[in-house]
Amino acid sequence: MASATTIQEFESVWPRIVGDLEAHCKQYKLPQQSLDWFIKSLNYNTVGGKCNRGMSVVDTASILLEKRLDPASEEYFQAALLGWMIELLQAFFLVSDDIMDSSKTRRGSPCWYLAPKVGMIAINDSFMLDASIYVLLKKHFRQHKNYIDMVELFHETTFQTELGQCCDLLTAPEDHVDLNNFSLDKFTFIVIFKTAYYSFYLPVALALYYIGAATPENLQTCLDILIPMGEYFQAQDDYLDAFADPEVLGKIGTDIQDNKCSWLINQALKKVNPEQRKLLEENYGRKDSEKEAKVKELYHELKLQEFYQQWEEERVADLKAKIDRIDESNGLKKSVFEAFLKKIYKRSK
Ligand code: GPP
Ligand code: MG
Ligand code: MG
Ligand code: MG
Repeated sequence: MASATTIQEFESVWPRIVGDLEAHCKQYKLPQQSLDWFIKSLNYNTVGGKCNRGMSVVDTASILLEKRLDPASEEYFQAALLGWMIELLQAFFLVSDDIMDSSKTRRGSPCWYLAPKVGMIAINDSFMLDASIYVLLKKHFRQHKNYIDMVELFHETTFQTELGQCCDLLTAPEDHVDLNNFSLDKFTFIVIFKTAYYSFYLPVALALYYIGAATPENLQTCLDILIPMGEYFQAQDDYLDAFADPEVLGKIGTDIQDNKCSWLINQALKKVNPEQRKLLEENYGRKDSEKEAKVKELYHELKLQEFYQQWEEERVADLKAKIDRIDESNGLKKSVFEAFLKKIYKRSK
């Protein structure tokens, strides 16, 4: 199997992408102050993450083409560029999600809307990160035979993510805690839509379009495996929100105070006795760190950490069995999915 691309290789193409976007703005004679602002936002919000999603486009293309792509080649650049477009989409989501979730830090730094002089300008900055995707797609893939499929895939995936975010926010009203509103069914809808499509299906589907190997059948196989993988990933995100060290995670959890329909609260609700449920009713979803601490204490009492670890093993075994059943004659390879799973199994950030 071809070895995976590295973050250094992947990041080495980023300056060329910034250069393209800069040149695009210069043709409009964008005032220098605004150009500097846009470039600062691009760098602050797009670079510095793990880039699992973006690098998976390169890795998937490389596995399916059965060769390591030379980081200096145009072929590598194009695959990495598609990967960076997912990172731009992610940047758009994170900048706006952090405002909606009243988060404080991201990737170990203040959230963009909390950075000096930014504030609500961050809303427009998030739109520009999103719009940059289509500038780059047009510049580099206008002639590709699957150009319109790629454009439509980005549009559809964005809409799906926004639907998930809508459900996430409506299930978590700020001024009204009603634990009866939560359920594992709602959780499942939220995480598939707000996370799984863009984080898991999108990178592999894009790689298939890029190398010209996408068919309705193999795209369906991707959905069958990557959507459950994304569900597992967001359950991990919810678990880490309460249990990870914020220094390692790079962000401070907000789910308890934000009244979120998270994996942890749904599991807790299945385990509580009436007295413990009362504690949740009185302390969950309040903007109060003492109340938040009481909920976390109960999570410990309910041994949710151990329960999560067991649950993780089951989900991973299930995913591995699904991967094992893939029919490689339809243009896919098991190692595409194994590589993806390996990146997230037992992650701590
Ligand atoms: C993760 O939710 C989902 C997203 C970041 C998608 C947001 C979608 C938009 C349309 C804005 P999260 O709030 O649990 O993520 P995190 O824990 O990283 O804040
Ligand atoms: Mg958030
Ligand atoms: Mg959120
Ligand atoms: Mg989260």
